[in-house]
Amino acid sequence: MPQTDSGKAVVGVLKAEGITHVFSLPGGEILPIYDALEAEGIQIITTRHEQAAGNAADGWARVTRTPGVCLLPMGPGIVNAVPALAQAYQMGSPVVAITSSISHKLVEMDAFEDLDLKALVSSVTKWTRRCVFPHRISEYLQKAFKASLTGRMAPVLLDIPKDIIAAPSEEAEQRFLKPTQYRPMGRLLGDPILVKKAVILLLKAERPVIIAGSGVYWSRACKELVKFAEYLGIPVAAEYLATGCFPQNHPLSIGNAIANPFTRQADMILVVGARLDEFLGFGRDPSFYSEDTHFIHVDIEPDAIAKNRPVSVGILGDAKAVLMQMLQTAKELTKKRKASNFAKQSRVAWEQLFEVLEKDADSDEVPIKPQRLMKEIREFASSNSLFVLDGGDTTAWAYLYLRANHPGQIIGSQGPLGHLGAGLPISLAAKLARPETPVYLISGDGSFMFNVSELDTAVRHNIPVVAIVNNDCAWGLVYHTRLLKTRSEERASCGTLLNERARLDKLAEGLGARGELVTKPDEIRPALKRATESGQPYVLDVRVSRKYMTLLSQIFSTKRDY
Ligand SMILES: Cc1ncc(C[n+]2csc(CCOP(=O)(O)OP(=O)(O)O)c2C)c(N)n1
Ligand SMILES: [Mg+2]
Repeated sequence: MPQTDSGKAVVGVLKAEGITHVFSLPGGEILPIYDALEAEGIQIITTRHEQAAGNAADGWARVTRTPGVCLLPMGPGIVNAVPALAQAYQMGSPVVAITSSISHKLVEMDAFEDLDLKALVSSVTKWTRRCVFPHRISEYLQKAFKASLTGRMAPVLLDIPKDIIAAPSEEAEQRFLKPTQYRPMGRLLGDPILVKKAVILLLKAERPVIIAGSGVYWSRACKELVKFAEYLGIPVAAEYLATGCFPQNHPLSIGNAIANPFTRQADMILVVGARLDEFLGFGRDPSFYSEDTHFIHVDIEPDAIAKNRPVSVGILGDAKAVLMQMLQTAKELTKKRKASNFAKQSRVAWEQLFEVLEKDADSDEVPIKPQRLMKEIREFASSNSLFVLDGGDTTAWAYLYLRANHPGQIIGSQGPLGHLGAGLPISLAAKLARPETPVYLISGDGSFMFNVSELDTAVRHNIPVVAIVNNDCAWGLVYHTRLLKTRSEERASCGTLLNERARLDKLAEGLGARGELVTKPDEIRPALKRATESGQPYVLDVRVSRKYMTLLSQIFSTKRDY
């Protein structure tokens, strides 16, 4: 019988799943897999930290809406990747992590680099297994993909111990099935009776609003969302990855769902693919929802439905499938409706809000106003640009000033976990996935430094992302929140100010990338142009004022229990 090795078994499954890039950091035990990846033309992107490999796999998944794969070295390497798995877990991002722990015959003998892998990652993965038979590697990896992609998507981890990686197996025993042969492909439809009930409630409502969450993006339901909202003339607010699923220049768009001023007036809210989490005021913050507002909740995850707020109708199902059903039902029940006065008024109010913001950004102040920086970025960037956001205030400013008019145009790196530092690795993955698209990382200075060594990855693999650092030389959001609470500059500064002498442009140059220091507003545009046209990884260290606060600081400083 012809023999094969584990590397080929792994790569056979990756190829069948259409994987073209694997994010990794080497360890001797996984090198046989590297050989097979190379032989099959799958690109290995080696990062400088395993967390970054995990974040990049997550970034790949977020941008392509297909699984991102990371290959991690044993023990400490897996420990380093835990934050990335946690981030992906909260974001519902399909990351497939492959690891190789110590030979299983040495388990629990105090072997070097051994640890209880399952205990370590079980709360941040949906499925974690160890494959102990070489001939079952392909089967186990298929199980991993299946678990990651079925239902609410999530990271999974397959451990193939060192001795199993090293052992040959019989070629015929590795079965390289097509994904359609080992995992369900269809979409989960909603119960038609509940769908009809929901549509009738929406038709009866006077001021309905739709809140769209990341589930809409993941299930590729953006067109269906637009069609449904247009058919009934319902305004839409979006959050997280759904930003851009409903074009923000659409007359029915009422902007970001987080701290949205218009949901308070709604009498019926349809929540699709979103958790009513803290950022959505748990669905009960009186500043954003009236007590009389009714909710319809559609989600792929049973637990999310009606978790924090009772619902009139809860529909378990895939966002795209249910929105299609709802549109079909609406068409059966009524003619196309015009946008209500409420929808029009909300949009006008939103545009007025935007005008105020625009005026606020018209300033030649030095240090630069962050508002001005964000406005300059928006005006400079082409309409197909992709923005990855990282940071506290920085993320809040960017969401206020940027406009997303197509799905996936703005990728907030933190997600519901709020974990800072993933921005650079995610933007590298974004650029690899979309080489023709200009990719901008907009990051706080604090967040940027977490994974700054990945500039080296950008250089080695020639990934020309442009990193724009909104540099207030502080953990700005923490500083502002503290300032609002204590009203004391001295107390707010304690522990929150960062190194003003650190030159991020020079740091970039030191690693073989390019960089510029930007200190005046009129320098922003030419610097952006040079960075974009350079075709190289580029860091703009933009010095901004710490004076200005975002709404986020106010929310955090007045945070209360609901
Ligand atoms: C990994 C991690 N550590 C700490 C925090 C707490 N935290 C939230 S916002 C913030 C400040 C971020 O500073 P920066 O990246 O410079 O952005 P800025 O707020 O200044 O725009 C910190 C430390 C976090 N969310 N994640
Ligand atoms: Mg900062």
